[in-house]
Amino acid sequence: MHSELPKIEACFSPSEFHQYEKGFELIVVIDVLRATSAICAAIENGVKGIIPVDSVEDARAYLKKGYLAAAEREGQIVEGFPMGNSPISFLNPKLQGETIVLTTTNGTKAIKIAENKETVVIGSLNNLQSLTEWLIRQERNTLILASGWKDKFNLEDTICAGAIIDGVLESRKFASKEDSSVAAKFIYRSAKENIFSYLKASSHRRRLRKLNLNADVNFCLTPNNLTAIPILKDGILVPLQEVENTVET
Ligand code: 3SL
Repeated sequence: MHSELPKIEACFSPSEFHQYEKGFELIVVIDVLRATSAICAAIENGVKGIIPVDSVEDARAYLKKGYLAAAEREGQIVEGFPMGNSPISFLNPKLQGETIVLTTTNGTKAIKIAENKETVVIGSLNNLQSLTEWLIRQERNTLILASGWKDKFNLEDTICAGAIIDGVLESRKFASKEDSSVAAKFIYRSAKENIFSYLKASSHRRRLRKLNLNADVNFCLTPNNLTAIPILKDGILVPLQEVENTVET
């Protein structure tokens, strides 16, 4: 009976995407620390759009053409760029109405891998509730793509994937069959009372702590402090309402 329900599954790394993607046209890309949290913050703040690009060279080319461009590698702002990947910096009111080009170590790479799918939306712990409610309404096969770290599994994206899966499955309108999804759900359940301390030992949190980015980490690990759902439209991440309003008219 479950086979008739739409599926919600987790893929732990961009390197495994090809093994999971068949049959999924709705992809949720997550990179909790920090790319997708930053993108959600930007769109909630009123940034007009984010153009994700793969390489620093591509971002630099946009910069030369006069675009506002942000670039992060190894957790740091790339030399020559005015911004990196800090979600707090994307909350600056001066960015409202701007279109920003963005490249990051893992997050934008994952978005680019998924970009040919029908629907690509951006998830984080920050927009967990609004995203989960929206996914339930779609009733479509949904694949959550974790950005991981350089193609490796990471804990924070897995917890977020598990939180989305747990919430969506509660609706009883979906089913999961992959072990990755079951593992994500159980890891989330064991972490949910204190995600912050659960992640204390995680590799990326250690990396960001060394860079003095604790305020960013606090922001990224706070569930439901945002409601925006960024969606990819013609290669640009825009607010979901922009696409839904176009469909309705
Ligand atoms: O990998 C990414 O896309 C980044 O979010 C990494 S960092 O948090 O800026 O270090």
